[in-house]
Amino acid sequence: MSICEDFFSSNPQPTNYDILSNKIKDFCQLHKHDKVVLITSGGTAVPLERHTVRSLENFSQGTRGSSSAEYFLKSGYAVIFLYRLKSLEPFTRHFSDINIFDWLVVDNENESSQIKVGSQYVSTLLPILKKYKEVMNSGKLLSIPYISLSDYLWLLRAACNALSSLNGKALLYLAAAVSDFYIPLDKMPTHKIQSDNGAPNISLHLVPKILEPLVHSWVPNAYVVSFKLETNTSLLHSKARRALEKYHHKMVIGNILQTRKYQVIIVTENEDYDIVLSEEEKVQNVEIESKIVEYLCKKHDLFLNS
Ligand code: PAZ
Repeated sequence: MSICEDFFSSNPQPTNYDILSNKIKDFCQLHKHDKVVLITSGGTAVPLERHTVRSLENFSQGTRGSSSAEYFLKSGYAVIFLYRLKSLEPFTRHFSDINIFDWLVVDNENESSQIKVGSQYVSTLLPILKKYKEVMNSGKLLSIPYISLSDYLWLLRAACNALSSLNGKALLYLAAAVSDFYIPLDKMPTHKIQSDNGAPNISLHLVPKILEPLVHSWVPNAYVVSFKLETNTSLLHSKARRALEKYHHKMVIGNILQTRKYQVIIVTENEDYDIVLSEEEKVQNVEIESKIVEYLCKKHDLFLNS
């Protein structure tokens, strides 16, 4: 059995796996004539105990994934958004730092009270609410939440299986921050780790490299784009290119934690391409994802027409 299969056989499916994987299958069936993108977003949690009190988190706010989802929808794609529960989501992300109660006013404090949005907030809320309603009515956005690394991998594989029926029209945009390390179930304590006996020795195991089966077996005809996050600038380019050479997918988008909102490098077989926001674009709040998605849509179209 491969290391990857071994991982699946020793880590149980998420509890709602059948419901979620059927939703993904139905969505792919409904959009079999559309271009469909699977976006992964947010960071995985690796539990340290079976009854989990503590876990190991990979950093990601979900900005990259959720804003990219909006730009893909704008470009006509149907979007499967596989995201870490409680990380940013398309459309609602614009209001993640407000307290909704501050925006609401009670009209007529009697039995037929109504709740309205304060007039000063309408111009901010309305355009985004309209876009959200339009997208939801069109049925072009399916959001699937995960929390743990294991749930993420199960659902990613289910999505790939469903996408493989789309005759190569699928795009995978793997922006989630996925742990490289985990504790196998049989090595994981059942109950909360106690401090009475001093600091625990926690031994982490390597997560199998799922890009290998994903690119070659799960969804071999798709356009696969992976992301690489580093904190040391001197490693970024070489690690991005090495990933591309190792897995033979279409593109690696590299970014540095501290500058990820303004700068990415795009590595493909034939070129390296930088996207950097100018000072003016930063002032105008241009989102780098608008440029990444524009570039990617062109590349995907070229691929589909080739
Ligand atoms: O979600 P976010 O906008 O805060 O961060 C995005 C990101 C840095 C997690 C993403 O661009 C990325 O690089 N994902 C891959 C991470 C990895 O190498 O595992």
